[in-house]
Amino acid sequence: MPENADQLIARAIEIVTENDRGSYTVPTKGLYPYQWNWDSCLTALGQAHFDEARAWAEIETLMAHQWPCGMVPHIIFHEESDSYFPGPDVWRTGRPVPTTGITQPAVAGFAMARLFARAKDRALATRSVRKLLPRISAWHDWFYRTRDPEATGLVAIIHPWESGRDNSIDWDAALARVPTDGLEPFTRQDILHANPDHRPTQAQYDRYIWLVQHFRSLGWDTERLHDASPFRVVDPGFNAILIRACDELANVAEELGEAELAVRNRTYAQRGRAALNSLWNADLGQYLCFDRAISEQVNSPSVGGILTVFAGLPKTRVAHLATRVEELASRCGYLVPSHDPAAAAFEALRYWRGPAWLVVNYLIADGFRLAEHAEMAERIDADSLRLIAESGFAEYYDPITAEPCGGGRFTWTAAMVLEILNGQKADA
Ligand code: 9WN
Repeated sequence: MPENADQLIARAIEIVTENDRGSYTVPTKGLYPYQWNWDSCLTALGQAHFDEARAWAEIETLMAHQWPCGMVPHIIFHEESDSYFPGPDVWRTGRPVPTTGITQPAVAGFAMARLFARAKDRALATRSVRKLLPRISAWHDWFYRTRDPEATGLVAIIHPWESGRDNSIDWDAALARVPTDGLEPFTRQDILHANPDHRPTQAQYDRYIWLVQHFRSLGWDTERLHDASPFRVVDPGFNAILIRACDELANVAEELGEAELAVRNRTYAQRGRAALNSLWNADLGQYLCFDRAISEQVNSPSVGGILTVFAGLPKTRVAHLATRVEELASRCGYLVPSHDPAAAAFEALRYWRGPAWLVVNYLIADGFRLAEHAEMAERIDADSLRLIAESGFAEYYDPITAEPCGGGRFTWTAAMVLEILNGQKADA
C-alpha cells in the first residue's frame, strides 16, 4: 500500500534525525561524514518543520566556520573520519577546525529568509537573523570581490566541486585543460561506498585533486585563486542561487532596518540578473555556462541552465524554460534530468551527467512558483514524490527508470520531501 503524506513525513524526519550530529547534519552515513555547505542550508529548510531551533543552529554552525576573508567553505571537518577522501590532511587550509578551501552554491541567504518568513518563534528568528545577516552578506561580498574581478556581474567557480554538480558534462572541456603533472598518489573512498559506475571517473578525480594541490601551493589566498586557476567557469545555476540569495537577504535586511546591507545585496542581484542575459542560448531555449578561461560559451545542455529560473527571471525567459522542461519530460520518466537525455554524453546513472536530484528539483520548482508558473512547479514536485514512492530516499535517481543511486537514507532528499509535503498541506 502506498504511504500517505504523514507516513512519508515521519520517515523523512527519521532520516534527517539519524544524520543529525547535534549542531550539524551529515549528508549520509559513511559516504559523507562531515558538514557540507549547501546540504546544510537545504536541510535546515526541512528541519524547521519539526524543530525551528535546530534549523537555525544548522545554518549558524556553518557560518561559524566562515573564513576571515568572507568565504564559507564547502566542507567543515568537525570530526575525524577515514571514510572520506580528500580529508583535512589533503586540504591543509590551516583553520582551527579544519575546512576545505573552496566554496559551494550560496543557498544560505535564501534559506535564512525562508526560515524567517515562516518562523513561529519570532524572537528566536530575529535573534538568529541578526547574527546571520552580516555574515552571509560578507560571503556575498567575497563572491563578487574575488570571483568577479572584472565586475561582469557574474561569478566564476574555480573547482567543479564548488558547483555542487561535480562531474557535470558542463566541466568536461575545461577540466581536460587542467594538468596532472606533480599529482600526489591517492586512494579514493567514494567508490567503496557507492557503485563506481555511478560516480565520477578517475581522470576527473585526478584533476579535482590537482586543483586542490595547486590552490594549496598558493597558500589558500582566496584573493589570488581566481586568476591563478586554469579552471574558471561561469555557471548560470550557481549564479542564479547567489542572485536569489542576495535578493532574499536584501528583503530581510530592509525589514530589520539594515539599509546598507539591503542596498548592497539588491545591487548585486540586479546586476547579476541583467548579466545572466549574456548566458542565454536562443537555439536551445536555455542558459549555458561560459568558460571564462578561454572566453567561450560551453555548448552543454545541462540542468544548470534551467536552474537559472531560481534567480527570478522575466516572464518571457521563464516561458522558454518551461518549454525546455516539457522537452526534457518527453525524453525521460521523471523530471528533472541533470543533463538532456538527447545529448550524446548523457549517462542516466552517473551522478551529475543525467540523474535527477531532489534538491535541484526543489530549487527549479521554487523558481517556477516565483514566476507564477504553479502548474510546472506542481508537476516537478509530483515527479519528486514519484521518485520517493518508487525508490526511497536516495542520493539521486535514474531519470528514466527511477533506479536509486549513490548513498542511501540521504538527508537533503528527506529534507526536500518535508518541504514539498508540508507545503502541500499548508495549501490544502
Ligand atoms: C564533493 C554532499 C555533496 C554534495 C554535492 C555532491 C557530492 C562531494 C563528493 O556530495 O559532492 O563535494 O565527494 O562527491 O556532488 O553536491 O554537496 O552531499
